Amino acid sequence: MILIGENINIMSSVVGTPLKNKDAAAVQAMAKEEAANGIDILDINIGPMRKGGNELMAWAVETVQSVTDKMLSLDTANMDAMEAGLKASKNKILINSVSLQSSRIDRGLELTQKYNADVIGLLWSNEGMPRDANERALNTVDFVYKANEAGIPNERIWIDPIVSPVSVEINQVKSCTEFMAMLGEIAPGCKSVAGISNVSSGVPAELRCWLNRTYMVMLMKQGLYSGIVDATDKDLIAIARGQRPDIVKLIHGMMDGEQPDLASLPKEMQNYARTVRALTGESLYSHSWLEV
Ligand code: THG
Repeated sequence: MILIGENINIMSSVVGTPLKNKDAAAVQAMAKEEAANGIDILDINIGPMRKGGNELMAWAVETVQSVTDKMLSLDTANMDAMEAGLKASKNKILINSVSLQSSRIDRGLELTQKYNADVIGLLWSNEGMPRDANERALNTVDFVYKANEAGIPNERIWIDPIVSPVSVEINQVKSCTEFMAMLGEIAPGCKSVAGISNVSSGVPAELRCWLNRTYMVMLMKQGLYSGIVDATDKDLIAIARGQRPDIVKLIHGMMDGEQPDLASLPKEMQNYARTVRALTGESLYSHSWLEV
């Protein structure tokens, strides 16, 4: 699986301020850490950033590319800043992201074509967030049609179902899993991408990794091509790289209906088993889900 590191982010407590202030050392240190941990693509997220967005994105691209040759994905709603980043880059870029909203899609697809980029198709439309797997499927068909019309082949389209927090919307978490299993038939040749850490948003920081790792493994069973992940979670990366087949076997087995005897499992595996139950809706989510 392709791993996209989410840590170079304007909201981050570690590099948010350095990124805003164009403090190269801290941003480069994070880029090197992500690369050293085995991340494939580094996301640079400057948020909506109206004023100064162009300069900041171009600076961030050059600053990161001076320490690593990894592919970059650029995350901003400001399409002028996106273009500044595309111009500044030495390598092919993944545009993160273009939604189906009529105010967004034309410019986003135009930039994708002009710079021969790959594009994340975010399934948010004029009607807002898709409500279930079927609306995600309809939005996918719309997005792929428009992208193809703009000259972009399926191989350059990465479909993002928009992952929701489990603490808010278990039905949306289930819909994303369900949709991911359908995507191969709906849009052959397209790639997929999911913001894994979204699932644990609002959860106490020290507990988030259980939800992130488990949800990633669940989506892997449905063929997930890539995940936007916390690049400092080495255990998550080890799981994605096939170094923890025991965990994958437990989670995939439970998705196929196996009911492991929790008492016989070590605490780590119990945590994963309880987390599967929370993410499939089999048990009700609360912040004490690992204890009950
Ligand atoms: N799809 C696409 N792009 C995305 C998302 C997605 N980009 C943004 C987001 N979702 C993925 N990136 C993050 C980055 C950080 C966090 C979650 C997802 C995060 N940060 C900590 C927090 O909010 O508590 C703060 C980190 C810190 O303080 O250092 O959780 O779905 N295409």
